Amino acid sequence: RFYRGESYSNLMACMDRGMVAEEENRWTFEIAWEAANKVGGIYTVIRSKSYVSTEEMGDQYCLIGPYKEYCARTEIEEGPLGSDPLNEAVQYMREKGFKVHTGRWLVDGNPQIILMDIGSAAWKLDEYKAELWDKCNVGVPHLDVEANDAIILGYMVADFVGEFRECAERFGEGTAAKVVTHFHEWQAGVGLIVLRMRHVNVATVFTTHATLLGRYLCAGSTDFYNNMDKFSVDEEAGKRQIYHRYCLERAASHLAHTFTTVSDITGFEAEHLLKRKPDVITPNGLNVKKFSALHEFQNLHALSKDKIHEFVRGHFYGHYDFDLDKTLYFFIAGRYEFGNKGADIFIEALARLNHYLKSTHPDVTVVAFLIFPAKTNNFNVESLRGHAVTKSLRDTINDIQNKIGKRMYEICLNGRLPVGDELLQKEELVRLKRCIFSLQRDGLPPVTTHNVVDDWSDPVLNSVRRCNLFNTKHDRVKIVFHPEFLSSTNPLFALDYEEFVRGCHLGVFPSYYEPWGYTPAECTVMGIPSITTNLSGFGCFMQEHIADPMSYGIYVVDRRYISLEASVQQLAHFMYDFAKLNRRQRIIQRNRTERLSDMLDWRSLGVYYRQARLRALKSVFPDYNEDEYNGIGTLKYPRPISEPPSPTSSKMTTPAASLHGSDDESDSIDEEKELAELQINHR
Ligand code: G6P
Ligand code: 1S3
Repeated sequence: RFYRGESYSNLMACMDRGMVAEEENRWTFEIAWEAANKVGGIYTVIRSKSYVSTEEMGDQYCLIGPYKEYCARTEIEEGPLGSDPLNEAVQYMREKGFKVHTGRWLVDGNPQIILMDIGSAAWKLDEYKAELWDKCNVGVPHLDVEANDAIILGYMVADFVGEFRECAERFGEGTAAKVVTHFHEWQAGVGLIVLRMRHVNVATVFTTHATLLGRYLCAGSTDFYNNMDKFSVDEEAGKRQIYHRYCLERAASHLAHTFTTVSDITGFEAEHLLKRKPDVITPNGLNVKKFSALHEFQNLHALSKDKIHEFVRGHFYGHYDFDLDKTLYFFIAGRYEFGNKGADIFIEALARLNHYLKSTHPDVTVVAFLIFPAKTNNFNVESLRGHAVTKSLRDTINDIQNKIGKRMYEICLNGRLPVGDELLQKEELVRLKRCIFSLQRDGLPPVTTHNVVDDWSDPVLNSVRRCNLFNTKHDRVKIVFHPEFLSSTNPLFALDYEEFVRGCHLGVFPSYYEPWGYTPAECTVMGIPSITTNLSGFGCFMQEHIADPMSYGIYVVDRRYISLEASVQQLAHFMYDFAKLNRRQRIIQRNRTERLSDMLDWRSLGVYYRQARLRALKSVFPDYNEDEYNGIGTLKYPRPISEPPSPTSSKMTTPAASLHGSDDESDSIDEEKELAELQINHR
């Protein structure tokens, strides 16, 4: 039994990897286009949740998705599944001529996975479409390959689940098979529609991570949130040629026994655009890994920051006249949806920050990274050159250092001290001078690291041009647009995304359309403060659970109730206030931010998925008698004890910085008392 307020991990301890589910002949399938197929945020949801899902259900839990050879080859260990009913149903599919891959996903929890080869059932597409038209009146145009694939996957899933249910009944020895199928997003939704069309006796859950229409409407110049109840949804979908997709999405959400969205704000959107209110909100969590040493994440910040410093030295060579000790790294990253992700107001606010810093704090420099994958023709020569010349200087210095060492050793062995050019010889000085000359440059450090295709129409570059942020020596805000996701094989950064985030000071995600928003959540669990908005699921969730999010390093920009200009001003001020913090204050703030990670852990948030499944099960098996529980209740993170009510004056109360900003301040900060005060109250 799971009682309100009890922690998820307690529950898990009782469950012993699926023993209860096995006794009850209870099964869960989670179906998503992004299962072991990295496309976007849903992949992160499924992957990070695997650990708690298998902890709860063991081999009674199984994922289903499309077979994408490129991902599957590296992420899946193929082999038979862990139980007879599953293997029999797979065999049935294979006998029908479909190619089905089975095995385990190589992620935490090691869940079972079934991947359907879409191509192997493509010959049935016309038959499937005809049935969809006859029974649901949804016609899908021939040329929409994505929708065609969604239909094939949906039918394969429905065939499999139908057969599996029969097998599970047979193997259940009198215990009825209780099967829950949880579908994510419209691309997986066809499976749910077909199961309901065929009256297969399984419970169904549908989760939307973003509505199709919402994403399209926001990407235009629509005042989305103020007109939500006024859109003529069919007409708007038709105008954008997504009517058939919209119909599939809407049908899946209405046919599901339980309908969920990832946040309240997306629930509000679904209510108006899909015409169904969610039954349960299923916020996204992360698989949080705790370090044994409390300050380990602080050390990692310093290590990764050093690597970013190295990039900056190379990128800004010839203009490297700022103090890296007083340089802050801000970043924005994500799918390249310029307006939806808030890159537009970020750049505008950076221009203002540049002005504020120039006039009041000219010793502080902010380097703002924009990481959005765009079409490019590889790295540009200027960026590569910068790293080549700094590398050559470093190599030369290392070589000279070595030689000096050897000479010094020989001379000292002779019983005297080296003098004059016995230490640094003339030809070595010449080598150094040559390196320094090659560090000169005519132009300015580039705004982008790559050659962007159609750079005249690129939205980031155009905004940077309009705002005059050209990386001149006088600018206190420097821009680096990296139009590609980061990886450790990157010749400029050699950092993967996680390391990069750890090395930065502030993530800035002022999204306009963001059903959840993993980027600020990821920052939080790494102890990196971030800016989010009250239009993002994450931002609203934090506002709901934390008395004063700002004092925990979560800055929420209002993009809902004030004008665009006022939002830009607020964002600029948040960044400016942050830039004014001293090192000690930043360290304290990072400690506080990191404390929030427990609330974003799937061990806390997984209960909502369980709640959704249980609700669906009860619709199909009204006698199923597990207590429904109410999730985590309202967590309340109070204002940290040292924090006075006003956010601005609060900075005065944090302990004063030492004059030299000592490097090991984090060790001397006694926050244990504060930590003890920070209580999570379950209401
Ligand atoms: C961490 C490290 C400290 C370092 C600090 C720099 O806390 O443990 O040794 O001084 O980061 O912080 P900053 O905000 O200046 O990057
Ligand atoms: C969606 O992915 P996106 O970046 O297109 O789903 C994510 C996972 O639920 C969510 O975090 C994000 O806000 C949505 O927009």
